[in-house]
Amino acid sequence: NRMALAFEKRAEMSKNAIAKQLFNIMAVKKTNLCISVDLTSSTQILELLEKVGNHVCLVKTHVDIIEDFSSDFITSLKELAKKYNFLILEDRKYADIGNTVALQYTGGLYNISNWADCVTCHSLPGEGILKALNIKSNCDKGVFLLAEMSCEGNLITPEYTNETVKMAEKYPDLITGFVCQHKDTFKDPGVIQLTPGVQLQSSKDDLGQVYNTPEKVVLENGGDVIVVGRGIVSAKNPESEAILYKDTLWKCYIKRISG
Ligand code: 5BU
Repeated sequence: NRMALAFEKRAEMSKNAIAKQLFNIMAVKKTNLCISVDLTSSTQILELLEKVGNHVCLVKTHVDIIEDFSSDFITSLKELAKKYNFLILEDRKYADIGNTVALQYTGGLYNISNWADCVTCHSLPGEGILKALNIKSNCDKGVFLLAEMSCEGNLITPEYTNETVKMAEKYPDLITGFVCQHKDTFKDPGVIQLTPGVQLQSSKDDLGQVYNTPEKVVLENGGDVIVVGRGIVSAKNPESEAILYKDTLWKCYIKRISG
């Protein structure tokens, strides 16, 4: 039962290199908080990460919303990742045929495979998408596969979720984890449950996002790494808010593994 196991134990069970690293970072820094830096200016992103970098295990980006993207931004982002010991997840949500995804992953303006430790990906197109990412990822990268979404009215069915998990089982070296909302979605303790849709202040936004509390996502729903965006990014004091989320989420995790 992965719910009761400590992250350092689960690191030993991971077949994917990034999952192993992420479990170990969480254990060392005592944080399972992932910040989603959904800001459109690279300066704003870097300033925010200077403040919250110490308190997170993972930084999630949407690189295609940045208005002044440059290779200097990536250099600075990588420096911060090293300085504060966090990993980088580009939330690209690939969803095309394998050949196109291979080009999107390794080419274009963003050259994501060059700097992101891991990426998100839909299972909708079938196995070819994982085949493509696997070929291009040289053993030291990872994929979070979308098995469920947080937003209301999404079209993912329980069958789709099950088939997604089955598909991932063929690529154990590649799969860092699943983006999902429920603890029964998968069993492998070496795999990470990434759960977005968490906020302390509100229960939804105006465009379909649904928020749960840290207690619910970690203790009931099995979230390992928890994604918080606007709850921190839009706060008056993002640093103190990040500490509040970190402490709350970590307490829930400790309670979970203490049975
Ligand atoms: P928020 O500000 O905490 O609502 O941001 C949540 C982030 O997580 C945002 O970047 C979304 O793109 C991302 N997300 C999500 O909210 N729900 C999902 O099911 C998936 C990703 Br997959």
